[in-house]
Amino acid sequence: MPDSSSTPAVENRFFDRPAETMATAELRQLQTARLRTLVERVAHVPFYREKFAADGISAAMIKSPDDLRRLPFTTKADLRENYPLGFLAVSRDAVIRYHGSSGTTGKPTFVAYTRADLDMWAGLCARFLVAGGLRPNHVCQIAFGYGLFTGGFGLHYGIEKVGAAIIPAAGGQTQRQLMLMEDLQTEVLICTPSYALHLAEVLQEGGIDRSKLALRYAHFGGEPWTDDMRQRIENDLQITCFNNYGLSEVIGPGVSGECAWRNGMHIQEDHFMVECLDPQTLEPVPDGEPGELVFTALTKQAFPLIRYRTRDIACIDRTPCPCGRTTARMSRVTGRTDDMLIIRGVNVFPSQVEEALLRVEGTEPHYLIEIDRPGTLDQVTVKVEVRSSDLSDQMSSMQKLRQRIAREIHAVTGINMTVHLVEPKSLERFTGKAKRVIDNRKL
Ligand code: DLL
Repeated sequence: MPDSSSTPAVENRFFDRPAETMATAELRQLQTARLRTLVERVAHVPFYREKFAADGISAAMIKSPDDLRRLPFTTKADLRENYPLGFLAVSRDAVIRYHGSSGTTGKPTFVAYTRADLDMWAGLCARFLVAGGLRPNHVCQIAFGYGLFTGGFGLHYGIEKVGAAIIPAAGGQTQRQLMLMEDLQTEVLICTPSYALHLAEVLQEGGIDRSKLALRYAHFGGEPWTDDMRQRIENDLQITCFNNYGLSEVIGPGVSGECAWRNGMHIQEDHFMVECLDPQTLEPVPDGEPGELVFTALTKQAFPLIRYRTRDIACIDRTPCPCGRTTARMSRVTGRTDDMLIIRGVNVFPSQVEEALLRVEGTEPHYLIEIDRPGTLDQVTVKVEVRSSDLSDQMSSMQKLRQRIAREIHAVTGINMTVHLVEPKSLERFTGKAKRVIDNRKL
């Protein structure tokens, strides 16, 4: 069933009505001015300085938002090459927060925020939260990790901006989450959609009386999900769910989110310019057709990226929305152009598993990652070939090897994966691109 709704799920309200309903001409003018300043501001970041010099780019040549297309792209690989903070556009003294997300190596990609950045970020989260029913008298439970991941802190400060009450439960400890929900009468749940499914399952299994809970709304993000999943969670938990999207390199949550009509996520275009491009040709695709989303952070001070290639595939819709917001909307993310997996909300690259295996004597870098969602939580099994000389009949040494591999994988990815040791040369060999992942989840 498509994500579209002809009736509002909540009353239509705004956190920042002028910004959210700006006329297109005014928005374009604002974007032009902000883009020009951005080009000036990043001109001393070595990566952009060199690219601008090579392409003859100056702030003065930005005359309209369309001039964005003259600017260079930024990729995750560029961030890695300039690790850890090569893209910092302010002095380190001005930074008051760092976050990060996983990369293809064991090291995360860091991002940084000034005080003004954090204030702006909180305001952007407040926008989608209010659009999706959050009111100052609500009690919200955040079941996202608080840490380098942007989900916990991002939503936390957004809720504070709105003036609602926060239970910073953080991730995991499902029984405790349910206890908090019941005892503190949580009305709004904030987490990944897969964790909400798990909560619903534990709630049912534990025989907890739903009528003792005050839960009404939820804001989910951080990983892909479907409209079928929305319906299932809404039925199981008897709540109304909203989708929100973001990525740490651009800011974290707050890049876009659904309004009461839930017909796509409104992109906060006064702060982020969006392009939807064919990932091969890098030419724009027509509205309504899937392409790679590319964002430019217009107003961030500490870590503003130009034309950041997200690798996320989605469609853009610029048709008017009944809510009155004038911004473009993005569809759900339907895929990625790279091999990044999101497992229980954590970004994982197959190459990270490979890196972990290479650290363990006695294994071959021939492996297969299988992901399932038997109930509501993702489960990952890694099949690993053992080196023939290390094949041991002794159960105990095989057991030790398995544990060692699992520990290394956990150290690199932060995820517990089940390890199965398999005979040498038993996994399929590939002449072309190796297929290292079988994802059986029906997302
Ligand atoms: O996941 C930021 C976030 C936290 C957004 C909480 C919303 C709520 P990263 O860890 O950098 O940041 O991962 C970013 O997650 O490129 C998408 O592939 C995926 N993603 C995030 N939100 C959604 C969503 C945060 N609503 C990556 N639907 C992005 C589908 C999503 N995918």
